[in-house]
Amino acid sequence: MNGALINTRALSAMREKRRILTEWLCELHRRKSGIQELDVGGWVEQEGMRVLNSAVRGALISNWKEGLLSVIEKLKGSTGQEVRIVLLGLDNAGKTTLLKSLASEDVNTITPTQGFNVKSVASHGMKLNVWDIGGQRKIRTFWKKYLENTDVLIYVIDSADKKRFEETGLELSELIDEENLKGVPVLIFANKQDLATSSPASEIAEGLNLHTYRDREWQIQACSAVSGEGVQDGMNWICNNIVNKKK
Ligand SMILES: Nc1nc2c(ncn2[C@@H]2O[C@H](COP(=O)(O)OP(=O)(O)OP(=O)(O)O)[C@@H](O)[C@H]2O)c(=O)[nH]1
Ligand SMILES: [Mg+2]
Repeated sequence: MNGALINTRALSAMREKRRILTEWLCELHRRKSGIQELDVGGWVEQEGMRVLNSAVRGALISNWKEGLLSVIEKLKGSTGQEVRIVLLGLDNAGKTTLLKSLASEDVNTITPTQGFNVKSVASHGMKLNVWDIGGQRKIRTFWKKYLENTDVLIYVIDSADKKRFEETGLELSELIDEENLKGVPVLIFANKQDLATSSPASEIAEGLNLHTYRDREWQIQACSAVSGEGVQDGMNWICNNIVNKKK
């Protein structure tokens, strides 16, 4: 009799906690933001297990646990190879436009990034987790915090912003010297090629002294994040490079 009462109580506590947990998971889905999914995924796993351990008894645990784990696995996108890509460059270079273009989203309503954006893009059977960090001078001091475990650096340059070529070159060379980016392949997007005033990628490569980069793979790709031209070529280089590197 007592056993049945305890089981009923345990069951209703479990249902309530399951309802709350489901709401969290739905909220994560609703936001559809990579950072929420990636960062909060670990937290949900921990918190979910704590809830489960305290509320679920006996045979009930296996089904629920399996269900929860499969949702968590989906949230974390754990199938396929994951690649961490950091997208850097001066403010107004076109990083966020590029990120949105990669995710096939509207590129007409973009405002300067005050912090960062992150999106997961599927490509070549891999999951590319692309981190777009704001490029305004005051935000650049935080770039270093995002470099750990980076597989590829994408550096975006506004090819028409000649006045700031030197500044962008200095920022890039500082990044190249970063310990966390040692040997990390770099793709430079010479963006805004649709503008008549833009410099060709070859000229930018020369100005940046890319030929002196001997400790890593690098590539410069002319592109327009607005029209999408050249963007896929750059991503193909990344995917082929990563696949070759990790094989
Ligand atoms: N013509 C042209 N304009 C572009 C291109 N890419 C981006 N832009 C424009 O450049 C401006 C800045 O683009 P963003 O994507 O916000 O630049 P960002 O590098 O993310 O800038 P921050 O967030 O401040 O670091 C916007 O007005 C874009 O529409 C391009 O390929 N061609
Ligand atoms: Mg931005």
